[in-house]
This record gives sequence, structure tokens and C-alpha cells, in this order.
Amino acid sequence: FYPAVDPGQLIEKIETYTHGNTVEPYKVLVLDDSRAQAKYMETVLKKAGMTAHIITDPMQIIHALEEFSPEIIILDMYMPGCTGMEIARVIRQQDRFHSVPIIYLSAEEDVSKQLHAMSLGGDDFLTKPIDPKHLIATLHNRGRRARSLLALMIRDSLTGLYNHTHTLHLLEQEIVRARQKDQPLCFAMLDIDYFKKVNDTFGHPIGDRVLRSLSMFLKQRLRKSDHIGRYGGEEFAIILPNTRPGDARNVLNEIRERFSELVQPAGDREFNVTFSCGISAWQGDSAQSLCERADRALYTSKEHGRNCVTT
Ligand code: GH3
Ligand code: MG
Ligand code: MG
Ligand code: MG
Repeated sequence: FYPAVDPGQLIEKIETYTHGNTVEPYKVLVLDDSRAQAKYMETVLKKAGMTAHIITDPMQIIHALEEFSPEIIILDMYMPGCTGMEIARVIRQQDRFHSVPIIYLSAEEDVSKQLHAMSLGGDDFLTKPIDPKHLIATLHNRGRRARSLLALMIRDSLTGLYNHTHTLHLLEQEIVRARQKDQPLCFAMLDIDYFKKVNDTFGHPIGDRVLRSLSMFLKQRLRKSDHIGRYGGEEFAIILPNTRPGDARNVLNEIRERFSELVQPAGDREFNVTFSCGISAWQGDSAQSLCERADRALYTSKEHGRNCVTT
């Protein structure tokens, strides 16, 4: 346990250090079997403007990961019945927490033991007693890097939209929310019509520009609460929370019509592009089933001559 520091003085120091920092508070999970150490950490983190979640029982780790969704994890090394390394391994087994920074904080001074712990899934090894400034600086650096990595991981680089994996993750989340709030939810799949011909006629770079133009168009015309993803090559997925199927159809029909009127330039030529759309309304079923139904509706739109929306 960090000794003999005047908490008032300490807090003042940390506040000076973090002054002017406007980033969203980092969510930090701390596991330490010593209640006193855990409490101390909580004070330091909170005063540094971070959101702290403290546990003293290693058995709570899985639950804490689920409930709190930490961005950074601080682990004690020696706890009754298990070690920090074993906990790190449990954390790393979960896909979602594969790249979340894990920092050991321990009184262990044996460097070979520290290195061993780092080789088992840890990113840093800090020793107790830790200078709060040192701790907070480490957390800020780790947190910033973790966030920029995550931002890259969830987006498609061509369009800036959410990628396939993250779109499905959002869909799962919105299903949970729709159930809790007893609200409707719609899912739309879009596929550009005859896109192969665009590439063949005007070249791949112009095709890429069409993909970006549709992405921008969707971002401008949908609500902030809607999620737009690039589902595949020239396929897009849209999650429409709190939306009834009739409203989803009207919105997408409007977008479809406006987009089809948009002139796409290609050197001294120009052309128009259309898309087909399939919409499914959530009926208490799984994300997979919702996707399958939207895909079938999209297929129907293609069969009916393209440039239309099927619910
Ligand atoms: P349909 O109306 O039936 O959807 O016809 P289509 O030509 O759009 O469908 P198809 O699936 O045959 O072709 C999709 C094309 O999209 C083929 C592929 O080369 C192109 N494509 C996929 N990803 C990209 C990309 O990132 N950039 C470009 N320029 N083209 C892409
Ligand atoms: Mg301990
Ligand atoms: Mg396609
Ligand atoms: Mg297509």
C-alpha cells in the first residue's frame, strides 16, 4: 500500500498534471486483493479524471470485463489462489479484450519475474510504490494508443464506414437495446447495381469514388443514431434503431431516388449509379436471422429489376 502521502497534496499534483485534458475519461479496471491499495488506486484514478472500477476478488474478473468494458486493466501480481499472469491469460482469451492494455502493478522487484509476467500478455510492469504521476502518464499513453488502434480496427479504410465485423457487433448491441427498451429496429442491406460494369467501363479508381460518394450520401441523409457499415465490396448495411419498417422503407426509398439522380463524373464523361435494397424488421430473432431476411429481400429487389427497395 502506497505510504505516507498527504492525499490533498497528491490530488493537487495530479490535477495540475492533467489540467486542460479534454479527452473522454479512460475506463480503467483495477484488480488488487488489498482493499487499501485498491481504494488508493481508485482515489488516484478518479482525481486524474479517469473512470475507475475496482475489484479485490480475482473471481470477479469475467463479470467486471462484461459489465464495465474497460479500456485499460491494472493487475496485481500476487493474490490468494492465483497470480496476475493467470488473470491476464483469461483476459487475452476473450476476442474483445485481445488488445486492451494490461499493466501489472506489483511490489515484485525481481526483473526476471517481471519479464516473465510481461511475456504472458502484459504490456507494462510498474512497481509499488508507484509515483502517481508516473502511473497516470503511463495510463494516458496506453489509453491514447489503444483508442487510435481501436478506431482503425472498426472502420473500413476506403469509405470510413464501420467494417463488416463491427457492423455485426453493433447489430447485436442494438438488438439487446431494442429488447430492453421494447422498441422497433430495422436492418437494411444495400448493393450497388451493375457495379462490375462501372469498373469495367470507367476503371477501378472511379468505382472506388462511387463507393465513397454513396458512403457520404448515406452519412448525410441518415440520423446520427443510425449505424452505417460497409458490409462487403459494394454492399452496405444500415442499422436503424427505434424505426418501424414503413419508416425505414420511406427513408431508404427517398435516399435511393436521390442517389440515382446524382451525377457521377468520370473525366469528360458522366454517368449515374443506382442501388437495390432489402429491409428486415426485428421480430425478436437473432442478428444472423435479421441479416438473412434482409439479404433475401435484397435478392427480391434485384430480381424485380434493381433500383428498388423491398421490405
Ligand atoms: P448486381 O446488380 O447483380 O449487384 O451486379 P454487380 O455487377 O454489382 O455485382 P457483382 O457482384 O457481379 O460485382 C460486384 C463488383 O464490385 C465486382 C468487384 O470488382 C467490385 N468491387 C468490389 N469491391 C470493390 C472496391 O473496393 N472497389 C471497386 N472499384 N470495385 C469493387
Ligand atoms: Mg496482492
Ligand atoms: Mg454484390
Ligand atoms: Mg452489385
